Amino acid sequence: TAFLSGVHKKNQVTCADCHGKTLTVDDSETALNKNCKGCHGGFAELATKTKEHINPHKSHLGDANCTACHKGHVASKAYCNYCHSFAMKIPAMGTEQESNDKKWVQESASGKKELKSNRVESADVVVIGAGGSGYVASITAHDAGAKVILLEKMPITGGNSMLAAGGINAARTRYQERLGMHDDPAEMVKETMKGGRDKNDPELVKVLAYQSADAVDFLVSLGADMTDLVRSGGVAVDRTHRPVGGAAVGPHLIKVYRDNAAKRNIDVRVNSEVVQILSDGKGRVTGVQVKGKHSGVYTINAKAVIDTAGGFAANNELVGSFKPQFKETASSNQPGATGEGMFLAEKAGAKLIDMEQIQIHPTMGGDTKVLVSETVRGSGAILVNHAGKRFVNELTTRDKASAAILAQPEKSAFLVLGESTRKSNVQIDGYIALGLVQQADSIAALAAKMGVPADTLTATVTAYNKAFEAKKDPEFQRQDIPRPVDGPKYYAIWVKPGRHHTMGGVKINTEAQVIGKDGKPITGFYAAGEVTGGVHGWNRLGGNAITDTVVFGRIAGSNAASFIKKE
Ligand code: MEZ
Repeated sequence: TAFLSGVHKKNQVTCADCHGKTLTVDDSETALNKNCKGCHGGFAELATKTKEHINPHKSHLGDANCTACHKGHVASKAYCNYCHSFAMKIPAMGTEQESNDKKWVQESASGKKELKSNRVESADVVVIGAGGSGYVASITAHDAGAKVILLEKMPITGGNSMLAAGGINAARTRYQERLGMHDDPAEMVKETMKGGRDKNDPELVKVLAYQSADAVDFLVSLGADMTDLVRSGGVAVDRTHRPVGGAAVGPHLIKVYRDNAAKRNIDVRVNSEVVQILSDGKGRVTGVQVKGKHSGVYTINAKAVIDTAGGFAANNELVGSFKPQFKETASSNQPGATGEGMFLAEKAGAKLIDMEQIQIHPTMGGDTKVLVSETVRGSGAILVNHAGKRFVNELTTRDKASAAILAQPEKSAFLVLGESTRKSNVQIDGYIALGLVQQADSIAALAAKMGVPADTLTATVTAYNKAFEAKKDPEFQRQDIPRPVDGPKYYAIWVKPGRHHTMGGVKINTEAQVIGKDGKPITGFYAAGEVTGGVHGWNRLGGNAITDTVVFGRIAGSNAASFIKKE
């Protein structure tokens, strides 16, 4: 209680002030968080009180639980520091800056492993993992009449979707048509297959592409803004939809999902880790066992289970077991992306596929865990090596762009961009705020900051700007040059490839049913999003992950709800 008394003593805070009269705590710490906000103010109010330019109460994590960072009885710690290294000062902060993946996960779903209770609950549908697909599946199943419980092992909902910077790929949408652009889901199928080296399941890809425009309409119906368009690698049109001004898609969508789940009173529980998917021994799932941070292990009987627990690119050991060469590379993923959802499904009979297919994103910010979005290249940035030269088509697929960077002697490169590109993409201001960007008034001065030869960089930029004028890139055949590298200010970001997405996982069919080792669907068992394999083949296109979460999240939610009605 040392920290607690230190912080709350002078205001004579009592146990009941935080915990309520009954002194009970549910796994989501609902009353506790309500009481924190009651005394200290909500996130919006606290954000106005922050003087530092890094404002943790106004971040891409949105309006989360206070208890994700602030602890009452043990040392507090800043959740942000899993990825970021800025010196956060929070009350009663511990001395240790922890970035060990496992510690973050273990703490949230607690050490109450041994405590088993007789508690048994029931629901129509249990959804495992409150990232993008989990929310979409839950909202869809709820709207189709099902009683849903959505479980999240971490203290914060959002999963990797919360960190998604780019956008959602969709073909032939009203937003494309409004801008006079012609797109075709058949082209999306072709490019997704080509990007995935034709190792994708073509039936899943068809579903992805042909339902993508509906997915965007669904998001808009929930209140999302998907009006802005940008080009992603491996694609011949502007197909990536995102909020106006190029704002990051993930935080926006997760806010929309959280608000919609709250409006519907969907039962969302954080700090609640599924430890077993239950089955009747005759080929159908019957519920889950959950380990709650405070309640220990309990059972939820359910007529259907939807696994949306995400991938494993944050799990060093697991990544290393499939691809030893990637073990020590940085990961862009949230700390909970550790892959348990795949193995829980496997234990319940599911077939796992393509587990060794791990995507390396070309542009993580230098030595950080911050992803510099592909949309920065899509908006106009070029990739330059340490000799000051372009060396790859910036809009090629990620596998090729990453390989080209890793083939440089320094295994890193720079994004170089001008003022018009910065203005077109609000995320770049975020990278400036995080200290990732060098700025200068001339290309020669920028070159000096980057440590590259000024005359070479000047020649590179001049040649590229000529390509912009001519709308043709003879050197690297970049298919879209939306902006020149223009002044008055010029910018450079040092980048390195890092682990971003795991393409393998649970095998599903086009109905989002989980396929068993015998090749047949497992009754009552559905999955969607990064926990599944097959949609992206051996390389995912930028912008296709959000499409995957929405398209297959909707299918899983809708089919689970129809299934329980037939029961
Ligand atoms: O889909 C993605 O992973 C994506 C667009 C990421 C990014 O670079 O912004």
